[in-house]
Amino acid sequence: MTLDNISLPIGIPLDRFIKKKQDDFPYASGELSQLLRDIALASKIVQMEIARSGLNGIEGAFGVTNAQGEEQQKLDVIAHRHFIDAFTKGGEICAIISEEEEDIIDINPQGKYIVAIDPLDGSSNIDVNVSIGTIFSIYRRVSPVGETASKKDVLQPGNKQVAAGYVLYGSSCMLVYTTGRNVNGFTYEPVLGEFFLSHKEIQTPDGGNYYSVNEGAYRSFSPEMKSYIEHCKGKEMSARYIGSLVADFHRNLLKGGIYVYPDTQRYPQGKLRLTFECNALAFIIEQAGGLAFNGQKRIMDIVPDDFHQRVPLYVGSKQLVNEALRFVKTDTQKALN
Ligand code: P6P
Repeated sequence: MTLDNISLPIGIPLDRFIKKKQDDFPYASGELSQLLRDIALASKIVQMEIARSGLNGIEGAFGVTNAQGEEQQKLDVIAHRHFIDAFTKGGEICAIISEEEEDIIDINPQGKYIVAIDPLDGSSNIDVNVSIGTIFSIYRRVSPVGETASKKDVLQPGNKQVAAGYVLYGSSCMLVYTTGRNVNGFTYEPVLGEFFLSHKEIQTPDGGNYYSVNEGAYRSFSPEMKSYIEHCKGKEMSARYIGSLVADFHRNLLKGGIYVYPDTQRYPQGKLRLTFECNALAFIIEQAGGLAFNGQKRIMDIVPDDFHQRVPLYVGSKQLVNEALRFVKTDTQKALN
């Protein structure tokens, strides 16, 4: 029984877990710990809003399109505002970039951290009671404390993340995050209003039987991607695609599988956003022993040109991602690595 098992047992409240793990940080001034608590707080409020959305008239479209040109759902906007509010009150953050906002949201020039967030991913599923999620990445600012955040702060590659995670609003509400030392999952107990450690040091299986792709776009896939899909069918893998990235990712993380959103005619660069979705999941999957690529290179090595940029995503079990890359990687990239 390691010390961690003694001091960090299953069932420990999130707050106590954060405090005990704080000494993992050479910079442990407690600000990152407080930031994680802020995220947990906002997640509890968003979970409550989602649970009641069918009763309090906040389902449906908000009537505005976001920076992605997507029609915002009312809960998209509500979730966005709850996280911004929590970060503003917390004070640890210099600035935020959100999928729901075109520009950088300046919070506190004295803040040391930058947050990239997709406040509520899977919007198309909100009104039909299917799992949805929040995805976040935390970076240390690169500009001097005291100044307003710069583009440099928000265009960092994923390998500069100091923490990343997601909240899954599903049959139970879970917060799963990493600070670069393992991945841990916390289940929310709504009566007590607390997250408790339920999935300790998650490791994803090297292989698996699930593949998650929207095959409705099959005709617009590249020939290489079509060959890969035929390969999955030939192996009689199980197709599982919920249309909520966090839900598909979480199942594959625990059971083994691969999620792919490739370049298509509608999304020539892929649909998913590098800074708001892919980097956080890439950090988590690598900490859990898996891989995340854009089809050619490691997701976390991509330096963003624009914090709204989209990339193709191949993420999941190591053996499955490597197998997919053998189909879609160009000969040049194969020669490089
Ligand atoms: P499609 C939701 O909008 C999302 O960003 C992910 O959560 C999900 O996996 C994907 O897009 C679904 O996209 O084109 O298959 O409907």
